[in-house]
Amino acid sequence: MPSAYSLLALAALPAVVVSAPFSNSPLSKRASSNQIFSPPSSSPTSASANYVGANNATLPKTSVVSGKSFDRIVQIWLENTDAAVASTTPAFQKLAAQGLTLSSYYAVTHPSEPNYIASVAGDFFGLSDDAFYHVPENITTVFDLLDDGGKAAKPISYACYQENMPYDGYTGFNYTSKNYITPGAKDYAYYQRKHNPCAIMDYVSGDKTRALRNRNFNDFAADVNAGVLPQWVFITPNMVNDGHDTGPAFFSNWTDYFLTPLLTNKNFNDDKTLVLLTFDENDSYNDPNQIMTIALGGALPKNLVSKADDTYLTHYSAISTVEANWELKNLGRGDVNKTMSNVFPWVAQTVGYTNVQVAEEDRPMTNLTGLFAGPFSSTRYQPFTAPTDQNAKGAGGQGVLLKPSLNKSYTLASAPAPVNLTANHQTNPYSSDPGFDNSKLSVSSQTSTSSSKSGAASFTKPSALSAISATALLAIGASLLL
Ligand SMILES: *[C@@H]1O[C@H](CO)[C@@H](O)[C@H](O)[C@H]1NC(C)=O
Ligand SMILES: *[C@@H]1O[C@H](CO)[C@@H](O)[C@H](O)[C@H]1NC(C)=O
Ligand SMILES: *[C@@H]1O[C@H](CO)[C@@H](O)[C@H](O)[C@H]1NC(C)=O
Ligand SMILES: *[C@@H]1O[C@H](CO)[C@@H](O)[C@H](O)[C@H]1NC(C)=O
Ligand SMILES: *[C@@H]1O[C@H](CO)[C@@H](O)[C@H](O)[C@H]1NC(C)=O
Ligand SMILES: *[C@@H]1O[C@H](CO)[C@@H](O)[C@H](O)[C@H]1NC(C)=O
Ligand SMILES: *[C@@H]1O[C@H](CO)[C@@H](O)[C@H](O)[C@H]1NC(C)=O
Ligand SMILES: *[C@@H]1O[C@H](CO)[C@@H](O)[C@H](O)[C@H]1NC(C)=O
Ligand SMILES: CC(=O)N[C@H]1CO[C@H](CO)[C@@H](O)[C@@H]1O
Repeated sequence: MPSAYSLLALAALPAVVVSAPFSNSPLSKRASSNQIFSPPSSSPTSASANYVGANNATLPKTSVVSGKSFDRIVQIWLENTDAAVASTTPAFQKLAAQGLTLSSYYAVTHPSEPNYIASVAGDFFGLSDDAFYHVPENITTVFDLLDDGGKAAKPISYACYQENMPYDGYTGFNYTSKNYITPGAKDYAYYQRKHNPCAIMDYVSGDKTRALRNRNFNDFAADVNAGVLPQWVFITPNMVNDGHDTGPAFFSNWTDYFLTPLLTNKNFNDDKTLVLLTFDENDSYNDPNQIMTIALGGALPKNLVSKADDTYLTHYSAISTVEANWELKNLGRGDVNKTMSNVFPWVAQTVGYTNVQVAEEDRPMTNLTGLFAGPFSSTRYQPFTAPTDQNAKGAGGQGVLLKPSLNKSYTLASAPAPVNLTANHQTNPYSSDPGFDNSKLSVSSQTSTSSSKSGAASFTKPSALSAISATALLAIGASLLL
């Protein structure tokens, strides 16, 4: 490993180093297609037919709940790239100079989907593939914590923004739309559910008002322009822009196009905004699952700009940091696992939370996959269970959020031993579509009744669509009070 890693002995306070934390390696290590980046829109805040469904209404303006370190956190997830490779791209080199490189940030397993699930649920539930799954409503996620509002009992707004998703609340496995990179080529599956943490959670997808928080990039443009971007934001670029089907040179170009201008847009980034640019997982399964991560935005203390910090962090840290910032309750899962959930170091300092030092040799092997029992494992299936330690105090200084719909006594201790469903020719009960139909959500929020199917061809300019009805706005507002 690069020499910067050996500096991590230093202690509880952020161990800030100035040197480049990743060794250089070739830009295009991974196999990539020959696609060349082409902007999907004229700017990140302009609507585009390429994004498919037009915006029908912006989110309601809600009062901002002050956090101890930031008032908004925006996570942008790119795909499958080793930290050493990402750090050599032009966009990351430029952005590293404007932010803090979190040089010991790790994914929690392989492949993609379990990492996206873990980032909001604090667990990947034994998942080791990218198939269709859903998490039942009684299993809490960060969305429950934000709605609950923790100590202050003030709900915090949130949304997922998914490029090329056809309509708000979409629950389909993927979506194919017009190929805008190679005009004339056949349609392209730009959107994939496996990269959408909002869609996978029944708590969001199974509720008509919360489903509107699962939004597309035309909504993103409209919400930014209207100054109503929520306080917790998750952004998933499409399958070419996030590097999944392409590679580092491509996502570097997208990052330049998308994030660079947004960082100077006050409706996106103000002095209380934290932007986390990261990856779902490393590309090399046989190495530690380290991912390049840069913290940016006005909420980052100025003295950390262009530095690196090697505190051991994982996707669970993005949950514990949110809990610490707003004094939220916790999930009682990976978000309270002391080893796995260090709070972003400057946030920990601000709130007075003590992180643990995890030496490189003590870091869990988060490159392992297919070995864990859980509700999403078909070879070691165990049902969803209530958290084991229901008295855990999390980084927000609060207890575990337990919902009335959860059977609190159904813990791992009372669950049956893992079963091999595959050997029994049974399918995983959580891999079937729960059947939520949100296709009329956006339609019902309009006064016009166009029956045209969504798709690039039927795209209409947002201004030509009628505004959301007052009742729909009230419904969205009411969901924040649950
Ligand atoms: C990235 O942008 C550069 C500069 O415009 C261009 O030369 C290069 O071909 C682009 N690469 C990809 C993969 O889009
Ligand atoms: C807006 O409503 C139309 C139906 O009138 C739908 O086709 C489109 O997908 C909706 N847009 C979004 C982003 O949900
Ligand atoms: C899209 O989803 C369908 C199932 O709904 C599946 O058969 C198909 O293989 C998927 N395609 C891609 C490219 O993911
Ligand atoms: C996981 O990474 C470790 C190095 O930390 C390596 O020794 C091990 O072989 C890897 N495991 C797999 C399954 O690739
Ligand atoms: C924390 O996570 C690590 C890695 O998965 C695991 O080995 C350890 O048992 C967990 N600790 C607790 C208290 O669950
Ligand atoms: C969660 O809810 C489902 C019904 O939706 C129920 O079957 C299951 O037992 C519940 N699990 C727990 C741990 O409460
Ligand atoms: C809750 O879980 C316990 C322990 O497994 C079980 O005995 C009980 O029947 C469950 N209650 C309900 C309402 O499902
Ligand atoms: C489960 O069963 C399948 C099919 O019989 C088998 O290939 C696999 O090794 C088994 N896995 C475990 C963990 O028992
Ligand atoms: C530490 C890290 O980045 N993990 C591995 C990811 O893949 C690269 C390959 O470029 C390895 O060097 C890293 O060890």
